[in-house]
Amino acid sequence: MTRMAPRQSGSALILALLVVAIVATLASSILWRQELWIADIGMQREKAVLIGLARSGTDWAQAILAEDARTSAIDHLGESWTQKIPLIPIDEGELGGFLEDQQGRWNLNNLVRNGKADPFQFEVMQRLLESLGLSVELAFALQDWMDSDGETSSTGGAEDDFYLSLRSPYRAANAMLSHVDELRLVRGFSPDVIEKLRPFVTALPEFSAINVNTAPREVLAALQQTYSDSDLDAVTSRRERLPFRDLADFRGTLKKSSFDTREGLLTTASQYFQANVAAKYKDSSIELVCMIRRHAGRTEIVWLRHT
Ligand SMILES: [Ca+2]
Ligand SMILES: [Ca+2]
Repeated sequence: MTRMAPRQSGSALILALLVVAIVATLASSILWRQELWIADIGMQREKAVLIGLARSGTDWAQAILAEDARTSAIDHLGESWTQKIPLIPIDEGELGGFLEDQQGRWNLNNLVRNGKADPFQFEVMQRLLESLGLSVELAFALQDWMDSDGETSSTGGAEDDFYLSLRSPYRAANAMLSHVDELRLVRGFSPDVIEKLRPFVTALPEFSAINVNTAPREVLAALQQTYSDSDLDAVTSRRERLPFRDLADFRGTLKKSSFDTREGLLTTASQYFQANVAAKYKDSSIELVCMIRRHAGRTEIVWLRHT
């Protein structure tokens, strides 16, 4: 008997988990459609079926992440959950999607802790902005948006007096971001700025560490002023060959005595993932975006949005 390569067996596993999610959906299909029908009286039946199909995609994503937690203690880019699933025919419709590790990204909500800017994370954000060719003043604007006081931190910052003077006035949130798209309310964060930042940032509901196995080079570079190009080359080439099993392994690869070891800055395992699900049914299509938290092998949906 020939053994399947890990990648092939990963694909087979993902498809098997899809079948489980879909069979569960089909088994309760009549009840499921009736419930949707009752729940969404004003919604067309086609739309309701479409949303149900997309929700089976988020069940599928949760099953993949639970299975991953059962079989590995770390998260890296060679794992099954990283595979993108193209649209495949399911129950008169089509379903596909992909998962993204949110801890490979810098968490915008790390900027402010207990109502005040975190000086270390503030520098991380400024380095990230600079490397992307964006103004470092944006960090002040975001700090003011999230910090608990009403004092403008710098000329690039903005509090209520700025936002209340706009044509359509509103107040600073003085609270963490609920979603990356909330940046559009913050001074200086134009659509172009947000799109440049988007691949590298997230907005999680708690302080989060960066996963050194999945973070793009831009994010790793922003973490420490002392990282050189050769340090980053060493990290990216090593993890492609062999993912870091823990932070001691990561530090050993960098060979840095000055390496910042503060608690909670880095990790090799992730808790937050975003599922991007696309579904089609008859003439309708939908994209669902879902933030999933995985903890102690269990998964829960933090939020769910659709377009
Ligand atoms: Ca894993
Ligand atoms: Ca503020």
